[in-house]
Amino acid sequence: MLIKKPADIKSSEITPRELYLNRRQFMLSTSAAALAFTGVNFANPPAQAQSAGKLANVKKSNFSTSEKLNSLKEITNYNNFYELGTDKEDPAANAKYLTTRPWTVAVEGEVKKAKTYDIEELTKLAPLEERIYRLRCVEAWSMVIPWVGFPLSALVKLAEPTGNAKFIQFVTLHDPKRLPGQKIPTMEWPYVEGLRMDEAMHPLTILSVGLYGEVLPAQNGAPIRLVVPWKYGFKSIKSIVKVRFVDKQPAASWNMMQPQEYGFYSNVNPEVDHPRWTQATERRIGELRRRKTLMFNGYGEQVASLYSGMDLKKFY
Ligand SMILES: Nc1nc2c(c(=O)[nH]1)N[C@H]1C(S)=C(S)[C@@H](COP(=O)(O)O)O[C@H]1N2
Ligand SMILES: [Mo]
Repeated sequence: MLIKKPADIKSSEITPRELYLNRRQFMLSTSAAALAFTGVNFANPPAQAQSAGKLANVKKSNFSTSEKLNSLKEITNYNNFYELGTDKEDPAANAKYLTTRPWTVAVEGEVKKAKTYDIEELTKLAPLEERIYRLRCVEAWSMVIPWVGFPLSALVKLAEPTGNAKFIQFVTLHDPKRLPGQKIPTMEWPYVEGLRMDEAMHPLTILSVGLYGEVLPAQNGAPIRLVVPWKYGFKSIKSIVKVRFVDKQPAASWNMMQPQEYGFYSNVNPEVDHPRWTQATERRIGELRRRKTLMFNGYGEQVASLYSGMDLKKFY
């Protein structure tokens, strides 16, 4: 892991990860916890890595954008998945550790039909669709990705939420053997995220099990991850094992870690700059010239009404 001192880097190079790790490194270097950085064992991957496979009967969706797709190579080699390493190329290199069978997802909390689903059953819950969405990272880069998945609303309806269910919290697998980045305290594990119930029910919100017509690669959040296209990428939590219906706004990892920088809502908003960089523009991976960032990542027509009457500078 490359950790530069703040004095060595130009502000134009600063990413949230580097700044966070600098701070973290500073804190850890004076404590016994510094050992955690050297004690990490990324050796001995499981003998058989997950085999990819084509997904059958995938319908095209008219929610898709017609923009030029990023390549499979770009989508699977430039990732944020801190549980598999903090550099963009780490998740691809460490994907082999994340075996995804057997896998279950527990649906629990304020629901009438709590149930633990096997991943095979979950994948067949609703017809699979290809959804070509823009993903806009809070670090000001973006990609266009052909996800395969189904609306989260299909799972919510089966769970029959009670009247107390106002939010949903999602939880990533916590298993340092399969997610070796969890041996390092870069964040508090497991990674968690949350949505308000109406955001969860919105037809654009999907659970994704694949991309480019194939089973989801580990580095993209196999076997199942959330995709919320009008929010910054970090809301789209990977490798989910728990879907918990709750009555209060739940904890969300980035919001917990640095609440002044990452709000619970995290809607893509070119008018609300991150405290340390602009959100007005972005770099599409594979392009040189920066693009203007669009309100709600271009999905305003579909989702702006969810936030009518809310001050989006306050609820960022
Ligand atoms: N569990 C988990 N989910 C995660 C992350 C992570 O580090 N851990 N990173 C998030 C961030 S910051 C982004 S931008 C997207 C990236 O998704 P992709 O690698 O499939 O493009 O995943 C999100 N989901
Ligand atoms: Mo991100």
